Amino acid sequence: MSPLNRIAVTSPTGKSSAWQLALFGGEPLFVEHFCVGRPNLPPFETYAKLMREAFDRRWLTNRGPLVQRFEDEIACRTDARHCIAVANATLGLQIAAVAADVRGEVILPAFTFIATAHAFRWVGIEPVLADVQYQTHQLDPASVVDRWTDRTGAIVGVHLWGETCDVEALEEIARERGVPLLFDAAHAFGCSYRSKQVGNHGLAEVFSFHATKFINCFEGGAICTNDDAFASRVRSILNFGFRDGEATAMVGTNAKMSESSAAMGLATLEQMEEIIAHNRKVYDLYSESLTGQKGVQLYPYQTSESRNYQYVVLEVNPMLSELSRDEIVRVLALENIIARKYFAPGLHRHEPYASGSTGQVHVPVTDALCQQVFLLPTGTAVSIEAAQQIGQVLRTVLDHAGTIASRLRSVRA
Ligand code: T4K
Repeated sequence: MSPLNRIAVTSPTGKSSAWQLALFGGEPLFVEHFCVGRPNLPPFETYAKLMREAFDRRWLTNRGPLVQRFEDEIACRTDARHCIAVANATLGLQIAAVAADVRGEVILPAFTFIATAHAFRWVGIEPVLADVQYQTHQLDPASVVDRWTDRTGAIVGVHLWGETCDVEALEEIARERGVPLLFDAAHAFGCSYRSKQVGNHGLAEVFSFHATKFINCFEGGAICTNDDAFASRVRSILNFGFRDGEATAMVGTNAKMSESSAAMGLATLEQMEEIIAHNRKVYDLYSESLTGQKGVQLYPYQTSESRNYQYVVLEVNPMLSELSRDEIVRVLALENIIARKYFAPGLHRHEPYASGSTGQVHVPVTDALCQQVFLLPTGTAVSIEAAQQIGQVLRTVLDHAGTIASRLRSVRA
């Protein structure tokens, strides 16, 4: 594993008293920003060695040996029959939609990253936004049924945070109505549903290997499927529509992964188990720091399934917490702990959806979660010591919520 970043800590023993907080004039806990999404970096030499091979071969893209090796690795780790590397997950979703010949509308959750909706809109398919379940944050099958029309051409489940959505219920709805089921599995590489790896459900599952994901290719993604004909269409579409030879069989695009991206992916994959173990340790430390706190809780992962723990998600219960989510995020930011309010606002509040009929949709759970959820930094850029310090600051903030709330509100007044 690459050396963890050493960030100078200005309060070496941490901050256990409210008066040490930057809000009350203390020095920020960290001298530089701790962000959500810092990449997990493999040793540079591992990446360089793979790139040396690419240089020696003078083979840089168009499904070169490194991309093939990367695809084999992903197929092996997921047990999927086909793994097709792509330039990023957004293009992967677009290609999956075209390869599945989806038309009309797709039903997908309002609580997800904007790319889930944009990918379909980009290829002329209208996203219809369904709500999610409060406990799980995942697409609510009842809301999917509620949104059904005769224009519905597919369902798109999202495995948000690397937890899995209700695959079985969505499969049943899709099967009964005869439409394809696709999964945005951008967060869920290395995760399982009922002991079967993500990559094997629905017609296809699309992973992201963006720099901010726990396995990264700088930019990258993969489409996994067990359907031979679909896989062959995907391979063709991502390469201008070429199929075995010089003539194209269909309209296509360019979504090929480069050898340099595959080298990064292969180098990071070598550390996959270590990264997950580190993420889990950081998650557990944050969890310990929240022991006994009623107003803020950690998003619970299903421990009986494999999970990658690449997101540390917290929920602020407005009925029980004296501080709002935004106030907590603000106090942490003063300590240079940059939490993220993913994925607020909900998709229905982003253009072009907000001003169209999609924006009129009633998704109360999404709206509530968008006010309550925030993410803390994790990954190998956050050392165990830093995670302990962040956890302690969070605990101090919550233990002194009343004092902090008064201070924030008096500053605002
Ligand atoms: N579906 C879902 C559910 C997704 O979450 C995503 C992507 C997709 C589909 C589409 O996958 P791709 O087409 O991207 O493969 C980031 C990522 O850009 C995006 O890939 C990701 N989800 C999303 C959750 O996060 P932003 O707008 O938050 O990125 P940004 O620039 O604010 O970066 C996040 C943090 O990471 C910053 O605090 C800084 C840090 N960072 C970022 C980069 C790129 C670094 O430290 N180093 C870096 O190189 O979207």
